[in-house]
Amino acid sequence: MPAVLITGAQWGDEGKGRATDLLGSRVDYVVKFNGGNNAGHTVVIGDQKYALHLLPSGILTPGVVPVIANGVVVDLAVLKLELDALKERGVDVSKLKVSANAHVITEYHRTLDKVTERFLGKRQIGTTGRGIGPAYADKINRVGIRIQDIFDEGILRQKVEAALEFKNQVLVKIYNRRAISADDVVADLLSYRELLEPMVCDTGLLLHNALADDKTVLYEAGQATMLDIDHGTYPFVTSSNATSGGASTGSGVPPHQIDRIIAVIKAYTTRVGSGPFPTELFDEMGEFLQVKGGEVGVTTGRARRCGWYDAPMARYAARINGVTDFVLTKLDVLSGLETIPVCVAYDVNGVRHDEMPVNQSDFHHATPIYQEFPGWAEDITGCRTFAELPKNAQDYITALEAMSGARFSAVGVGPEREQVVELH
Ligand code: 2SA
Ligand code: GDP
Ligand code: MG
Repeated sequence: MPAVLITGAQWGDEGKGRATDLLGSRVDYVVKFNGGNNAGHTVVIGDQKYALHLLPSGILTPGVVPVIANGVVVDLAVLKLELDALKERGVDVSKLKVSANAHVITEYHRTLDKVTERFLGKRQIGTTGRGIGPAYADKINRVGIRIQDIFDEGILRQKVEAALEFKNQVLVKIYNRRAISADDVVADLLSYRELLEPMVCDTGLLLHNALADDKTVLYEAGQATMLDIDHGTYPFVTSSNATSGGASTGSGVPPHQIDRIIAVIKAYTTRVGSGPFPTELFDEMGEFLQVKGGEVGVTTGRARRCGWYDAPMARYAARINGVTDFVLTKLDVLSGLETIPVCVAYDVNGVRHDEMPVNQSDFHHATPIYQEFPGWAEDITGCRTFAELPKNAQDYITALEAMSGARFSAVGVGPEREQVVELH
Protein backbone atom coordinates (compact mmCIF):
# COMPACT_ATOMS: atom_id res chain seq x y z
CA MET A 1 0.00 0.00 0.00
CA PRO A 2 2.26 2.85 -1.18
CA ALA A 3 -0.17 5.76 -0.66
CA VAL A 4 -3.37 5.67 1.38
CA LEU A 5 -5.83 8.43 2.16
CA ILE A 6 -8.19 8.65 5.12
CA THR A 7 -11.09 11.06 5.16
CA GLY A 8 -14.47 11.30 6.84
CA ALA A 9 -17.66 10.36 5.03
CA GLN A 10 -20.03 12.50 7.10
CA TRP A 11 -19.62 15.83 8.96
CA GLY A 12 -16.42 14.95 10.80
CA ASP A 13 -15.54 13.20 14.04
CA GLU A 14 -16.06 9.77 12.51
CA GLY A 15 -12.89 8.54 14.20
CA LYS A 16 -10.29 9.41 11.55
CA GLY A 17 -7.57 9.91 14.14
CA ARG A 18 -8.20 6.43 15.37
CA ALA A 19 -8.26 4.91 11.87
CA THR A 20 -4.99 6.67 11.06
CA ASP A 21 -3.49 5.27 14.18
CA LEU A 22 -4.62 1.75 13.16
CA LEU A 23 -2.52 1.98 10.01
CA GLY A 24 0.24 3.92 11.73
CA SER A 25 2.77 1.16 12.26
CA ARG A 26 2.59 0.28 8.57
CA VAL A 27 3.29 3.79 7.26
CA ASP A 28 6.40 5.92 6.88
CA TYR A 29 4.87 9.38 6.32
CA VAL A 30 1.58 10.86 7.60
CA VAL A 31 0.46 13.98 5.77
CA LYS A 32 -2.06 16.60 6.80
CA PHE A 33 -3.15 18.36 3.62
CA ASN A 34 -6.09 20.62 4.54
CA GLY A 35 -7.59 22.56 7.42
CA GLY A 36 -5.74 23.61 10.54
CA ASN A 37 -6.34 23.51 14.26
CA ASN A 38 -10.11 23.37 13.71
CA ALA A 39 -9.66 19.60 13.55
CA GLY A 40 -9.89 17.47 16.64
CA HIS A 41 -8.66 13.93 16.48
CA THR A 42 -8.71 11.68 19.50
CA VAL A 43 -6.35 8.77 19.76
CA VAL A 44 -6.38 6.41 22.72
CA ILE A 45 -3.21 4.39 23.32
CA GLY A 46 -3.34 2.24 26.45
CA ASP A 47 -4.27 4.55 29.32
CA GLN A 48 -3.13 7.62 27.40
CA LYS A 49 -5.60 9.82 25.50
CA TYR A 50 -4.27 12.33 22.98
CA ALA A 51 -6.32 15.13 21.43
CA LEU A 52 -4.59 16.54 18.37
CA HIS A 53 -5.75 19.61 16.50
CA LEU A 54 -3.05 20.83 14.16
CA LEU A 55 -0.55 18.00 14.14
CA PRO A 56 -1.25 14.85 12.11
CA SER A 57 -2.17 11.85 14.29
CA GLY A 58 0.76 9.93 12.84
CA ILE A 59 3.04 11.95 15.07
CA LEU A 60 2.21 9.47 17.84
CA THR A 61 3.73 6.53 15.98
CA PRO A 62 7.48 6.14 16.47
CA GLY A 63 9.45 6.24 13.22
CA VAL A 64 6.74 8.02 11.22
CA VAL A 65 7.58 11.33 9.53
CA PRO A 66 4.62 13.69 10.14
CA VAL A 67 4.11 16.27 7.40
CA ILE A 68 2.10 19.50 7.42
CA ALA A 69 1.69 20.09 3.70
CA ASN A 70 1.01 23.20 1.64
CA GLY A 71 -2.80 22.96 1.86
CA VAL A 72 -2.84 23.46 5.63
CA VAL A 73 -3.29 26.78 7.46
CA VAL A 74 -0.93 26.89 10.43
CA ASP A 75 -1.46 28.75 13.69
CA LEU A 76 2.12 28.92 14.93
CA ALA A 77 1.19 29.43 18.58
CA VAL A 78 -0.83 26.21 18.42
CA LEU A 79 1.99 24.41 16.64
CA LYS A 80 4.35 25.30 19.46
CA LEU A 81 1.82 24.42 22.16
CA GLU A 82 1.02 20.99 20.69
CA LEU A 83 4.68 20.16 20.13
CA ASP A 84 5.60 21.19 23.69
CA ALA A 85 2.72 19.17 25.15
CA LEU A 86 3.71 16.05 23.22
CA LYS A 87 7.39 16.46 24.09
CA GLU A 88 6.42 16.66 27.74
CA ARG A 89 4.66 13.29 27.38
CA GLY A 90 7.76 11.75 25.84
CA VAL A 91 6.63 11.75 22.18
CA ASP A 92 9.44 12.24 19.65
CA VAL A 93 8.38 15.20 17.51
CA SER A 94 11.74 15.87 15.88
CA LYS A 95 10.78 14.39 12.51
CA LEU A 96 7.98 16.90 11.78
CA LYS A 97 8.20 18.63 8.40
CA VAL A 98 6.23 21.76 7.45
CA SER A 99 5.69 23.07 3.92
CA ALA A 100 7.27 26.42 3.07
CA ASN A 101 4.08 27.14 1.09
CA ALA A 102 1.58 26.53 3.91
CA HIS A 103 -0.24 29.67 5.00
CA VAL A 104 -0.26 30.99 8.54
CA ILE A 105 -3.18 31.96 10.72
CA THR A 106 -2.51 35.26 12.48
CA GLU A 107 -4.23 37.28 15.17
CA TYR A 108 -6.32 39.14 12.57
CA HIS A 109 -7.71 35.88 11.15
CA ARG A 110 -8.81 34.68 14.57
CA THR A 111 -10.36 38.05 15.37
CA LEU A 112 -12.20 38.25 12.04
CA ASP A 113 -13.55 34.70 12.42
CA LYS A 114 -15.07 35.54 15.78
CA VAL A 115 -16.46 38.98 14.97
CA THR A 116 -17.95 37.80 11.67
CA GLU A 117 -19.76 34.95 13.40
CA ARG A 118 -21.09 37.32 16.04
CA PHE A 119 -22.19 39.72 13.32
CA LEU A 120 -24.04 36.95 11.44
CA GLY A 121 -26.09 36.16 14.54
CA LYS A 122 -28.68 33.49 13.73
CA ARG A 123 -27.14 32.97 10.29
CA GLN A 124 -23.76 32.04 11.72
CA ILE A 125 -21.88 29.00 10.41
CA GLY A 126 -20.89 27.80 13.88
CA THR A 127 -17.18 27.85 13.10
CA THR A 128 -14.59 26.71 15.57
CA GLY A 129 -13.40 30.33 15.83
CA ARG A 130 -9.84 29.40 15.00
CA GLY A 131 -9.42 31.80 12.05
CA ILE A 132 -9.62 29.08 9.43
CA GLY A 133 -12.05 30.76 6.99
CA PRO A 134 -10.36 34.19 7.04
CA ALA A 135 -6.91 32.59 6.53
CA TYR A 136 -8.12 30.63 3.47
CA ALA A 137 -9.95 33.74 2.21
CA ASP A 138 -6.63 35.63 2.28
CA LYS A 139 -4.92 32.75 0.47
CA ILE A 140 -7.48 32.85 -2.35
CA ASN A 141 -7.46 36.64 -2.31
CA ARG A 142 -3.66 36.53 -2.69
CA VAL A 143 -2.97 38.49 0.49
CA GLY A 144 -2.02 35.50 2.64
CA ILE A 145 1.21 35.03 4.58
CA ARG A 146 3.16 31.85 3.89
CA ILE A 147 5.55 30.07 6.21
CA GLN A 148 8.45 30.98 3.92
CA ASP A 149 7.70 34.69 4.33
CA ILE A 150 8.81 34.42 7.94
CA PHE A 151 12.34 33.91 6.67
CA ASP A 152 12.34 37.21 4.76
CA GLU A 153 11.52 40.01 7.16
CA GLY A 154 11.17 42.69 4.47
CA ILE A 155 8.64 40.67 2.47
CA LEU A 156 6.83 39.63 5.63
CA ARG A 157 6.35 43.24 6.71
CA GLN A 158 5.11 44.28 3.27
CA LYS A 159 2.61 41.43 3.17
CA VAL A 160 1.31 41.95 6.69
CA GLU A 161 0.86 45.66 6.05
CA ALA A 162 -0.97 44.95 2.79
CA ALA A 163 -3.22 42.39 4.46
CA LEU A 164 -4.05 44.72 7.33
CA GLU A 165 -4.78 47.82 5.29
CA PHE A 166 -8.32 46.80 4.41
CA LYS A 167 -8.94 44.57 7.43
CA ASN A 168 -8.24 47.32 9.94
CA GLN A 169 -10.79 49.54 8.22
CA VAL A 170 -13.34 46.75 8.50
CA LEU A 171 -12.45 45.99 12.12
CA VAL A 172 -12.62 49.64 13.19
CA LYS A 173 -15.45 50.99 11.04
CA ILE A 174 -17.79 48.01 10.82
CA TYR A 175 -17.08 45.90 13.85
CA ASN A 176 -16.09 48.69 16.17
CA ARG A 177 -12.89 46.93 17.25
CA ARG A 178 -9.39 48.26 17.70
CA ALA A 179 -6.98 48.20 14.75
CA ILE A 180 -4.36 45.46 14.76
CA SER A 181 -0.74 46.59 14.69
CA ALA A 182 1.35 45.29 11.79
CA ASP A 183 4.47 45.59 13.96
CA ASP A 184 2.98 43.29 16.59
CA VAL A 185 1.94 40.70 14.01
CA VAL A 186 5.36 40.77 12.35
CA ALA A 187 7.15 40.46 15.69
CA ASP A 188 4.93 37.56 16.68
CA LEU A 189 5.52 35.68 13.42
CA LEU A 190 9.28 36.27 13.56
CA SER A 191 9.41 34.79 17.05
CA TYR A 192 8.70 31.34 15.52
CA ARG A 193 11.64 31.42 13.12
CA GLU A 194 13.90 29.29 15.27
CA LEU A 195 11.20 26.70 15.92
CA LEU A 196 10.37 26.45 12.22
CA GLU A 197 13.87 26.48 10.78
CA PRO A 198 14.62 22.73 11.02
CA MET A 199 11.10 21.72 9.89
CA VAL A 200 10.49 23.86 6.83
CA CYS A 201 11.05 22.28 3.43
CA ASP A 202 9.50 21.53 0.05
CA THR A 203 7.16 18.85 1.35
CA GLY A 204 5.95 18.07 -2.20
CA LEU A 205 9.47 17.06 -3.15
CA LEU A 206 9.90 15.17 0.10
CA LEU A 207 6.79 13.09 -0.65
CA HIS A 208 7.71 12.62 -4.29
CA ASN A 209 11.06 11.16 -3.23
CA ALA A 210 9.45 9.05 -0.53
CA LEU A 211 7.04 7.49 -3.04
CA ALA A 212 9.85 6.93 -5.55
CA ASP A 213 11.63 5.13 -2.75
CA ASP A 214 8.61 2.83 -2.16
CA LYS A 215 7.82 4.41 1.19
CA THR A 216 4.25 4.29 2.45
CA VAL A 217 2.47 7.63 2.69
CA LEU A 218 -0.78 8.22 4.54
CA TYR A 219 -2.87 11.33 3.82
CA GLU A 220 -5.03 12.35 6.74
CA ALA A 221 -7.93 14.71 6.01
CA GLY A 222 -9.14 17.26 8.52
CA GLN A 223 -12.97 17.48 8.73
CA ALA A 224 -14.92 15.44 6.19
CA THR A 225 -16.81 15.07 2.90
CA MET A 226 -19.95 16.95 3.93
CA LEU A 227 -17.83 19.83 5.27
CA ASP A 228 -15.83 20.10 2.02
CA ILE A 229 -15.91 23.63 0.55
CA ASP A 230 -16.99 22.29 -2.88
CA HIS A 231 -18.87 19.09 -2.13
CA GLY A 232 -20.31 19.74 1.33
CA THR A 233 -23.43 21.49 2.58
CA TYR A 234 -22.24 24.96 1.54
CA PRO A 235 -22.14 27.50 3.20
CA PHE A 236 -22.20 25.32 6.32
CA VAL A 237 -18.79 23.87 5.54
CA THR A 238 -15.17 24.47 6.35
CA SER A 239 -13.00 26.46 3.94
CA SER A 240 -10.88 23.67 2.47
CA ASN A 241 -11.17 20.48 0.42
CA ALA A 242 -11.46 17.58 2.84
CA THR A 243 -12.27 15.11 0.06
CA SER A 244 -9.65 12.97 -1.65
CA GLY A 245 -8.96 15.51 -4.42
CA GLY A 246 -7.74 17.92 -1.77
CA ALA A 247 -4.86 15.59 -0.94
CA SER A 248 -3.40 16.15 -4.37
CA THR A 249 -3.59 19.95 -4.48
CA GLY A 250 -2.94 20.14 -0.76
CA SER A 251 0.30 18.20 -0.86
CA GLY A 252 1.67 18.43 -4.40
CA VAL A 253 1.34 14.73 -5.16
CA PRO A 254 -0.50 13.74 -8.37
CA PRO A 255 -3.92 12.06 -8.00
CA HIS A 256 -2.87 8.78 -9.63
CA GLN A 257 -0.32 8.27 -6.87
CA ILE A 258 -3.02 7.73 -4.27
CA ASP A 259 -3.76 4.01 -4.25
CA ARG A 260 -6.25 3.39 -1.49
CA ILE A 261 -8.97 5.75 -0.26
CA ILE A 262 -10.49 4.98 3.11
CA ALA A 263 -13.55 6.84 4.36
CA VAL A 264 -14.34 6.57 8.04
CA ILE A 265 -18.05 6.50 8.78
CA LYS A 266 -19.93 6.27 12.05
CA ALA A 267 -22.68 3.71 12.58
CA TYR A 268 -24.89 6.79 13.10
CA THR A 269 -24.36 10.46 12.13
CA THR A 270 -23.18 13.56 13.99
CA ARG A 271 -22.55 17.18 13.15
CA VAL A 272 -21.28 20.24 15.03
CA GLY A 273 -22.13 23.76 13.98
CA SER A 274 -25.06 24.90 11.86
CA GLY A 275 -26.50 23.44 8.66
CA PRO A 276 -28.93 20.85 7.33
CA PHE A 277 -28.98 17.34 8.82
CA PRO A 278 -31.94 15.23 7.60
CA THR A 279 -31.61 12.33 10.07
CA GLU A 280 -31.05 14.56 13.11
CA LEU A 281 -32.87 13.42 16.25
CA PHE A 282 -34.38 15.93 18.63
CA ASP A 283 -35.73 13.41 21.12
CA GLU A 284 -34.31 11.20 23.86
CA MET A 285 -32.82 8.90 21.19
CA GLY A 286 -30.61 11.78 20.01
CA GLU A 287 -29.62 12.38 23.61
CA PHE A 288 -28.87 8.67 24.02
CA LEU A 289 -26.42 8.76 21.08
CA GLN A 290 -24.89 12.04 22.25
CA VAL A 291 -24.29 10.78 25.79
CA LYS A 292 -23.37 7.15 25.07
CA GLY A 293 -21.22 8.14 22.09
CA GLY A 294 -19.50 10.89 24.08
CA GLU A 295 -20.34 13.24 21.23
CA VAL A 296 -18.56 16.38 22.32
CA GLY A 297 -16.22 18.42 20.09
CA VAL A 298 -12.54 17.81 20.73
CA THR A 299 -11.58 21.38 19.81
CA THR A 300 -14.38 23.50 21.22
CA GLY A 301 -16.19 21.17 23.61
CA ARG A 302 -19.51 21.70 21.78
CA ALA A 303 -22.14 18.98 22.05
CA ARG A 304 -22.54 17.26 18.66
CA ARG A 305 -25.95 16.97 17.02
CA CYS A 306 -26.83 13.28 16.52
CA GLY A 307 -28.96 11.26 14.10
CA TRP A 308 -29.24 7.96 12.28
CA TYR A 309 -26.99 6.52 9.55
CA ASP A 310 -27.59 8.15 6.19
CA ALA A 311 -26.96 5.74 3.31
CA PRO A 312 -27.40 8.24 0.42
CA MET A 313 -24.72 10.33 2.13
CA ALA A 314 -22.45 7.29 2.35
CA ARG A 315 -22.94 6.63 -1.38
CA TYR A 316 -22.22 10.29 -2.13
CA ALA A 317 -18.99 10.11 -0.10
CA ALA A 318 -18.04 6.86 -1.85
CA ARG A 319 -18.46 8.51 -5.25
CA ILE A 320 -16.87 11.91 -4.54
CA ASN A 321 -13.81 10.41 -2.87
CA GLY A 322 -13.47 7.23 -4.91
CA VAL A 323 -13.65 5.26 -1.68
CA THR A 324 -12.00 1.84 -1.82
CA ASP A 325 -12.87 0.96 1.79
CA PHE A 326 -15.07 2.24 4.55
CA VAL A 327 -14.10 1.88 8.20
CA LEU A 328 -17.31 1.79 10.23
CA THR A 329 -16.86 3.17 13.76
CA LYS A 330 -18.79 3.30 17.02
CA LEU A 331 -20.97 0.28 16.37
CA ASP A 332 -20.74 -0.41 20.13
CA VAL A 333 -22.70 2.79 20.82
CA LEU A 334 -25.79 1.21 19.20
CA SER A 335 -25.80 -1.84 21.52
CA GLY A 336 -28.95 -2.03 23.60
CA LEU A 337 -31.31 -0.48 21.05
CA GLU A 338 -34.39 -2.45 20.11
CA THR A 339 -34.48 -1.24 16.53
CA ILE A 340 -32.05 0.85 14.50
CA PRO A 341 -33.47 3.02 11.71
CA VAL A 342 -31.27 3.68 8.67
CA CYS A 343 -32.04 6.39 6.12
CA VAL A 344 -32.16 4.69 2.71
CA ALA A 345 -33.49 7.64 0.64
CA TYR A 346 -35.02 11.09 1.10
CA ASP A 347 -38.50 12.35 0.55
CA VAL A 348 -38.59 15.92 -0.77
CA ASN A 349 -42.10 17.26 -1.21
CA GLY A 350 -43.44 13.80 -2.01
CA VAL A 351 -40.64 12.92 -4.44
CA ARG A 352 -38.23 10.11 -3.55
CA HIS A 353 -34.50 10.90 -3.89
CA ASP A 354 -32.10 7.97 -3.76
CA GLU A 355 -29.12 10.31 -4.12
CA MET A 356 -28.28 13.66 -2.52
CA PRO A 357 -30.67 16.29 -3.94
CA VAL A 358 -29.10 18.70 -6.44
CA ASN A 359 -30.35 21.78 -4.63
CA GLN A 360 -29.28 22.61 -1.13
CA SER A 361 -32.78 23.82 -0.20
CA ASP A 362 -34.18 20.38 -1.05
CA PHE A 363 -31.60 18.84 1.27
CA HIS A 364 -32.68 21.29 3.99
CA HIS A 365 -36.25 20.05 3.62
CA ALA A 366 -35.52 16.37 3.00
CA THR A 367 -37.36 13.88 5.18
CA PRO A 368 -35.53 10.58 5.63
CA ILE A 369 -37.14 7.37 4.40
CA TYR A 370 -36.13 4.83 7.02
CA GLN A 371 -35.63 1.09 6.98
CA GLU A 372 -35.60 -0.42 10.47
CA PHE A 373 -33.11 -3.07 11.56
CA PRO A 374 -33.41 -5.19 14.70
CA GLY A 375 -30.88 -4.23 17.37
CA TRP A 376 -28.84 -6.37 19.76
CA ALA A 377 -28.59 -6.32 23.54
CA GLU A 378 -25.06 -7.70 23.93
CA ASP A 379 -21.99 -5.63 24.78
CA ILE A 380 -19.79 -5.97 21.68
CA THR A 381 -16.71 -4.12 22.92
CA GLY A 382 -14.88 -7.41 23.46
CA CYS A 383 -15.59 -8.81 19.97
CA ARG A 384 -12.58 -9.10 17.68
CA THR A 385 -13.97 -11.12 14.78
CA PHE A 386 -17.11 -10.85 12.66
CA ALA A 387 -18.22 -14.29 13.88
CA GLU A 388 -18.10 -13.10 17.52
CA LEU A 389 -20.59 -10.29 16.84
CA PRO A 390 -24.29 -10.91 17.58
CA LYS A 391 -26.26 -11.99 14.49
CA ASN A 392 -28.22 -8.70 14.35
CA ALA A 393 -25.00 -6.66 14.47
CA GLN A 394 -23.61 -8.78 11.64
CA ASP A 395 -26.78 -8.18 9.63
CA TYR A 396 -26.64 -4.44 10.33
CA ILE A 397 -23.04 -4.26 9.03
CA THR A 398 -23.84 -6.36 5.95
CA ALA A 399 -26.91 -4.25 5.13
CA LEU A 400 -25.02 -0.95 5.52
CA GLU A 401 -22.19 -2.25 3.37
CA ALA A 402 -24.63 -3.23 0.62
CA MET A 403 -26.17 0.26 0.51
CA SER A 404 -23.05 2.42 1.01
CA GLY A 405 -21.20 2.04 -2.27
CA ALA A 406 -17.91 0.46 -1.13
CA ARG A 407 -16.72 -2.46 0.97
CA PHE A 408 -16.34 -2.21 4.75
CA SER A 409 -12.85 -3.24 5.78
CA ALA A 410 -13.06 -2.75 9.55
CA VAL A 411 -15.56 -2.00 12.30
CA GLY A 412 -14.78 -0.10 15.50
CA VAL A 413 -16.33 -1.62 18.61
CA GLY A 414 -14.72 0.73 21.14
CA PRO A 415 -12.30 3.66 21.25
CA GLU A 416 -9.20 1.67 22.08
CA ARG A 417 -6.52 0.63 19.66
CA GLU A 418 -7.38 -3.07 19.73
CA GLN A 419 -11.19 -2.63 19.82
CA VAL A 420 -11.68 -3.35 16.15
CA VAL A 421 -13.09 -6.12 13.97
CA GLU A 422 -11.22 -6.47 10.68
CA LEU A 423 -13.48 -7.70 7.87
CA HIS A 424 -11.34 -8.04 4.77
P1 2SA B 1 -14.33 26.24 10.60
O1 2SA B 1 -13.86 26.57 11.99
O2 2SA B 1 -14.34 27.43 9.68
O3 2SA B 1 -13.61 25.08 9.99
O4 2SA B 1 -15.89 25.81 10.76
C1 2SA B 1 -16.71 25.63 9.64
C2 2SA B 1 -17.64 24.42 9.79
O5 2SA B 1 -16.84 23.22 9.89
C3 2SA B 1 -17.17 22.52 11.06
N1 2SA B 1 -15.98 21.91 11.65
C4 2SA B 1 -15.99 20.75 12.29
N2 2SA B 1 -16.95 19.80 12.43
C5 2SA B 1 -16.64 18.72 13.19
N3 2SA B 1 -15.45 18.57 13.87
C6 2SA B 1 -14.50 19.51 13.73
N4 2SA B 1 -13.42 19.54 14.54
C7 2SA B 1 -13.58 19.51 16.00
C8 2SA B 1 -13.61 18.06 16.47
C9 2SA B 1 -14.85 20.29 16.36
C10 2SA B 1 -15.04 20.85 17.73
O6 2SA B 1 -13.01 17.25 15.78
O7 2SA B 1 -14.23 17.71 17.47
O8 2SA B 1 -14.27 20.63 18.66
O9 2SA B 1 -16.04 21.56 17.87
C11 2SA B 1 -14.72 20.62 12.89
N5 2SA B 1 -13.95 21.66 12.50
C12 2SA B 1 -14.74 22.44 11.73
C13 2SA B 1 -17.69 23.60 12.03
O10 2SA B 1 -18.50 23.04 13.05
C14 2SA B 1 -18.48 24.47 11.08
O11 2SA B 1 -19.73 23.89 10.82
P1 GDP C 1 -12.00 12.49 14.07
O1 GDP C 1 -12.12 13.97 14.09
O2 GDP C 1 -12.65 11.85 12.89
O3 GDP C 1 -10.58 12.02 14.25
O4 GDP C 1 -12.80 11.96 15.32
P2 GDP C 1 -12.81 12.51 16.82
O5 GDP C 1 -11.57 12.10 17.50
O6 GDP C 1 -13.18 13.97 16.82
O7 GDP C 1 -14.09 11.76 17.41
C1 GDP C 1 -14.20 10.39 17.40
C2 GDP C 1 -14.40 9.90 18.85
O8 GDP C 1 -14.86 8.58 18.80
C3 GDP C 1 -13.13 9.84 19.68
O9 GDP C 1 -13.46 10.17 21.00
C4 GDP C 1 -12.68 8.38 19.57
O10 GDP C 1 -11.92 7.94 20.68
C5 GDP C 1 -14.01 7.71 19.52
N1 GDP C 1 -14.05 6.44 18.77
C6 GDP C 1 -13.47 6.13 17.58
N2 GDP C 1 -13.83 4.89 17.18
C7 GDP C 1 -14.69 4.41 18.14
C8 GDP C 1 -15.44 3.21 18.29
O11 GDP C 1 -15.41 2.30 17.46
N3 GDP C 1 -16.22 3.11 19.42
C9 GDP C 1 -16.30 4.10 20.35
N4 GDP C 1 -17.10 3.92 21.40
N5 GDP C 1 -15.61 5.25 20.23
C10 GDP C 1 -14.82 5.40 19.15
MG1 MG D 1 -12.83 15.45 15.25
